[in-house]
Amino acid sequence: VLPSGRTSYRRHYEYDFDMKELARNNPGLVKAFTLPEPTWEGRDVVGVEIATNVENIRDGKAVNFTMGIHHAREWPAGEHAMEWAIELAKGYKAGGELRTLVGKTRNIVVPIVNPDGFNISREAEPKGDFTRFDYEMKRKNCNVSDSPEAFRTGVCKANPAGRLRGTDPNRNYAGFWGGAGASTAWSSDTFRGSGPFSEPETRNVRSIVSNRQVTNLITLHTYSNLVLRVPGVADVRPPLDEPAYKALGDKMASRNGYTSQPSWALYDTTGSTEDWSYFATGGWGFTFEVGPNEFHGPFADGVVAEYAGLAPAAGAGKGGNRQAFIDMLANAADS
Ligand code: 0X9
Ligand code: ZN
Repeated sequence: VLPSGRTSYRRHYEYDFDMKELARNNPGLVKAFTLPEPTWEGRDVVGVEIATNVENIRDGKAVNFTMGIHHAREWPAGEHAMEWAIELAKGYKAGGELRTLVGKTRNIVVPIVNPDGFNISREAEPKGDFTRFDYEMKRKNCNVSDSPEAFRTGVCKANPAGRLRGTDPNRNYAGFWGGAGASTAWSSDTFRGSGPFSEPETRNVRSIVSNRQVTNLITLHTYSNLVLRVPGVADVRPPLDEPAYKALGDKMASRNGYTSQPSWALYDTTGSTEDWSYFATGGWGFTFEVGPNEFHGPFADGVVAEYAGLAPAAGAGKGGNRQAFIDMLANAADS
C-alpha cells in the first residue's frame, strides 16, 4: 500500500492539488511553493518543502532534494516523489525513525519538473499524423521556439511534429554540456537544447541546488532497475569521494534490488542533472531508474511494488524505494 492509498496514476492537476492539500493539512511542517519560472506553455512547477519550522529556511539544516518527472512518459517517477513527500509528513507525525530524520533535515520534493511534457503524455490523444501512443511516449519538454509556426500556436502538441519537438531536460544542465551522449538535432529525443540551462525546467532545478544547502539529491526516471551515480560520461575521472559515494549507492540498491553503478557504464550522457549538481556543489546525486522494463506499466504491480519493496526479485522484503529514500535521508541528516 502506498502512503496515499492511491491505485492509479495521477494526472497533472492532481499533483498540484495533492501538494497544496498536504501543505494545508500540515501547517508549519509542509509548505507548497512555486518555482521561479513558468514553463514554455506557461505552467507553474510546484514543489513541497518539509521540515520543522518549515518557513525558517536559514536554519542551517542539510537539504535532501527529490525530483520526479524530467521525462514526460516516465510516470512512476512522479508517483514515487509524491508518495515520498506524503510519507515524510505522515512519518513525522507518527513518530519513530522518520520523525527523528525529518527533524534533522529539510526535504524538498518536486514531483513534476516537466509538467508540459507530462501533461501531453498523461492526457494523450491522437493528433494529425500521430497516434495516441506517440504522444503518450513523449519524452522532452515543450520548447518549440525553433519553429515559428509552433511558437505562434503556442502548444507543441498542436504542431505537426509536436511530439518530437522540445529539449531533453536531462541533457540541458551545464555539466559537460556539449559532449558525448546528447544530440544537436531538435527532433532527437536527446536534444541538448541551444545552450546549457536554455530551458526554464532546468533553471528551476538550478535555483534550488544553487540557493539552498542541497547535500543529497535523487532524480527519478524509468526504467532499468538502476541506482546511478556520477560521472555520466566515461571520459571523466571518478570523484575523489567515490568510495563513500559508491557505498551509499550500494546501500540503497540493496533495498530496492537494483544494480548500483556509475552512469557512464549504462551509456554516455552529458548535461544530466547530477553531472551538473555534483561537480558544481559536491552534493551527492543519484539517478534511480525505477522498474524493470516499462516507462509506465500497470500501476498496481509496478508502482506499489517498487515503492514498498513487495515484489521485485532482489528487493523483495528489503523495503523498496521507500527504504532507499530513507537511507538517503539518513545520510543527509548526518551531513
Ligand atoms: O538517458 C537518460 O536521461 C536516463 N535514462 S532514461 O531512460 N530515463 O532516459 C539515464 C541517464 C543516466 N546517465 C547516464 N547513463 N550517463
Ligand atoms: Zn528518464
